[in-house]
Amino acid sequence: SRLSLPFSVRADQATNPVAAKLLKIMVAKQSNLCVAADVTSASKLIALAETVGPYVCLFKTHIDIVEDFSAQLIQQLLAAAQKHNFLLIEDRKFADIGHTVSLQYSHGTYKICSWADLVTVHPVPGEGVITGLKSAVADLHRGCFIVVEMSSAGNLTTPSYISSSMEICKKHPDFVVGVVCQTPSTLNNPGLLQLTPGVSLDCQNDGELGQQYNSPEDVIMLRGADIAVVGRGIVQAADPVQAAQEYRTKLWAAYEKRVSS
Ligand code: 5BU
Repeated sequence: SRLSLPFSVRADQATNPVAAKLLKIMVAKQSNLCVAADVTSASKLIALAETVGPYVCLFKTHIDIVEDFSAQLIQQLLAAAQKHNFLLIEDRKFADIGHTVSLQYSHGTYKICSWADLVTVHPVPGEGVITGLKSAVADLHRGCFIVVEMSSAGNLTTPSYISSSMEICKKHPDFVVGVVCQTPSTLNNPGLLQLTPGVSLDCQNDGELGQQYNSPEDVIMLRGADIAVVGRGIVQAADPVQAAQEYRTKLWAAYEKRVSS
């Protein structure tokens, strides 16, 4: 299955050029770490990209929380991505009808499609959300992760929702690069990736805000993650660079253990 195959082999089986590129970056950098850069100023966002960039395969933004957004910020992010060899994912969680998401993806303040290699999508509207996003892309060097299951307490992503969402995923292998979930996904295509947030070495949860955490080892070994998303565990650490190095080492060791067992 996907879980026992090395990323190098899976890169050749990707049906999407972005998935292939991401898998190759993971192999080259020995990193299956995605940092969730949840900071509210452009200077903090760029500082993070420049400092933790060498240790991540993927840099995840919520671009709408940046108070001083500008086109220059995007140019700096793209330069950092190029320099440190990582991809950009905007965690927009598109969740509307196809026509609306095509506009949200390519227009407005952020013009996400023009810079983000990847985006996240809620499949709740049905397949049209994917065809809508696809319609906004000229060539297909863009892709999306479908959010099939959330990390938060009391989430509404039931087993039947997860399996219906997986069907949508399988229908668009040219644009979908994988799923975001918490339990080993039934991805039968080794060219697709599982992205898993809710990862921390120190915390179980964030109190009343609903986040639930698992250890790096558990998300890779037990929960089927290919790439783990770490936000506050790195961003709010006393030394974010040292934290990024530690998460990267632990996550990669867990992956190596998984493929060798
Ligand atoms: P944290 O600081 O490690 O808790 O940040 C987790 C990030 O992952 C944050 O940007 C969330 O928006 C994102 N996330 C999540 O936590 N859980 C989910 O199910 C999904 C995204 Br989908």
